[in-house]
Amino acid sequence: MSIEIPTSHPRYQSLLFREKIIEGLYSKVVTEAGLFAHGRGESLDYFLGEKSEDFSFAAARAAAASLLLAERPVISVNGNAAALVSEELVALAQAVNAKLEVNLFYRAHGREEAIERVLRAAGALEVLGVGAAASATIPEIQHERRRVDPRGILVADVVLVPLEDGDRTEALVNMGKTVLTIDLNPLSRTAQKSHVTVVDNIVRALPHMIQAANELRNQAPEVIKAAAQWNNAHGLARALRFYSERLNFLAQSLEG
Ligand code: PTJ
Repeated sequence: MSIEIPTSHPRYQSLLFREKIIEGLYSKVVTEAGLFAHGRGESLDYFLGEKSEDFSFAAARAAAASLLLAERPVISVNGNAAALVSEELVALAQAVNAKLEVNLFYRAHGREEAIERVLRAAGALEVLGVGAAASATIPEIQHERRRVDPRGILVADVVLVPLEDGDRTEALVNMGKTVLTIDLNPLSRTAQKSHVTVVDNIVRALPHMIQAANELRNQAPEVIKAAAQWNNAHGLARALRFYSERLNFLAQSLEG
């Protein structure tokens, strides 16, 4: 850790995750642009109140149910996700029987391998998408995210793409896949194009998804199917309304 953060610091949790991102930068897990993405996430989480709301829990449950119903579910892992929640990504993959695939916007020498190491250290037995394994391409995308593993994202029916850029989300939707995401920004193209968007911080959303998956796993198929029903436009509208009402309330309380 670059600095020692006292546990009494009022922003201890937030600073701890910021440190994880910085450490990830030094170990090549996180790309430089990942620092900006994380900062955007930090500010949106601040506006949200840094806690999960009912719409986040409900979306996390719908996303977990969709993964459980999938025939070939895949969890796509980028640098920020690996730096923040590697253990939870592995636990979710185990809970829903999904494959983990490294998929990067900024594919640079050594990054995929660094992320693979982090996932394996967290307990992953198999990591797709590393090096020559990402030999297939998905249509419509020009950048490096188009490279996918023919055993993973290429043939997946349901893909979780947390902290994602919009291009690939659209391309995956156009390929007929069910796309799930976690994004604190309800206005991002990924949030808007996905079938289920969990508007929450990934550090809280993933534990909720794991819990929901463990609760639903042994339920009757019709219970899981009912849980997977989700109107994403309504979910995003609830999140946006929450942001706006919370900020309005805070403004009013300043005025007395
Ligand atoms: O590791 P790579 O090369 O694949 O690159 C990863 C980043 C994140 C840099 C890349 O995918 C990127 O540039 O993504 P964007 O377009 O910045 O989108 C990231 C989205 O995630 C934004 O809408 C952020 O607000 C959101 N976000 C950032 N941190 C969190 C978050 N959402 C939930 N939890 C977070 N902790």
